[in-house]
Amino acid sequence: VSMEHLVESVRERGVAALMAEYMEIKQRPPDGTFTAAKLKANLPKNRYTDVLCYDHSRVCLEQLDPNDPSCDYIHANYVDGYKQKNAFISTQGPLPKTIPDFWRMVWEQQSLVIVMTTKVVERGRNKCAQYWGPEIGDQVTAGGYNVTTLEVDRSSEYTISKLLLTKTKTEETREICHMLYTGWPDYGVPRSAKALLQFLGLVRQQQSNLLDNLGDTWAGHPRGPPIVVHCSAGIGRTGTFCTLDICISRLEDTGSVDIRGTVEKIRSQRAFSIQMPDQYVFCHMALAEYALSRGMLSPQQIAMLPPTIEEDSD
Ligand code: PTR
Ligand code: PTR
Repeated sequence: VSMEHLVESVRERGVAALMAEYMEIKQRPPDGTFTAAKLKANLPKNRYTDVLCYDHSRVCLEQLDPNDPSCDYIHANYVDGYKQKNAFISTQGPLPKTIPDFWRMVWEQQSLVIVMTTKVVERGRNKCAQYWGPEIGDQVTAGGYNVTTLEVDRSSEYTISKLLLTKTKTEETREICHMLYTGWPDYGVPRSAKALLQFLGLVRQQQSNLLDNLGDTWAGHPRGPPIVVHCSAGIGRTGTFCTLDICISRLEDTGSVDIRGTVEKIRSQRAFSIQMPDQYVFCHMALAEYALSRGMLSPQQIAMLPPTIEEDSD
């Protein structure tokens, strides 16, 4: 899809069409099974009874007990990135009782970066367990893992922490970057597209810095292990984040945009991804803003943009 189409989409008439386009995508029934998610022993591991986890793309934990078919289950799916298989793991915000499973997944999948786009409590309700310590020196013990908070760096829209993840049994350690985006209400869109785009750039940078630390382990996998992305249900805000990351990579590579195709592909791996029409529209707005900031729009296209999309002032 051309830049022309993107600019058309973010105009008033276009936004109404986008909402309709999204509703059409959302109405399609899921295309896959949820057998593991529905196992009796696994039901308490799902945060929301109406948000299930596909079998075909789910992240399986190592089967520690051969007699227990439920021990490999976590509510998490692999999601491909732009020209990168399994670039992300999209998952729900851990529940108090799934914190050990969550850290085991991070360890087993060798993930280095965790992106969190919900707060622990929103509007008085628990959205995600406190699975890491918010202050420097805090420690969390979870199953066979220990998590120590080494650094915390807060800014208005996000908080970035450096965590040390230790596998207790072997005393192996890994540095994990925890990237919490605070400027994004549930069932909504971020307060600022610009801040989210900036955050997205930081996520990529952290991933690449940490990969460099690992030396040759990920040779041949230029972008490394999956980035773990979660919100509360792991579909609305998480899906929006992944859509933007994929679309920006495509835009940089080819100069073209395919938001609809990207959302359809993500939904085929992580059921129900992108929860609200507003989030679908937001993806278009944010991409237009990105294209504008990169000088990818012609003067005529810039003149057509709605006033909510502003040129970078800095
Ligand atoms: N279908 C929802 C459920 O029961 O899980 C209903 C719901 C509605 C849940 C709003 C949460 C909602 O938002 P909040 O947790 O922020 O009040
Ligand atoms: N039962 C919840 C509801 O529909 O309200 C499930 C749900 C909760 C769905 C949060 C999406 C949610 O948003 P996010 O995926 O961004 O945490």
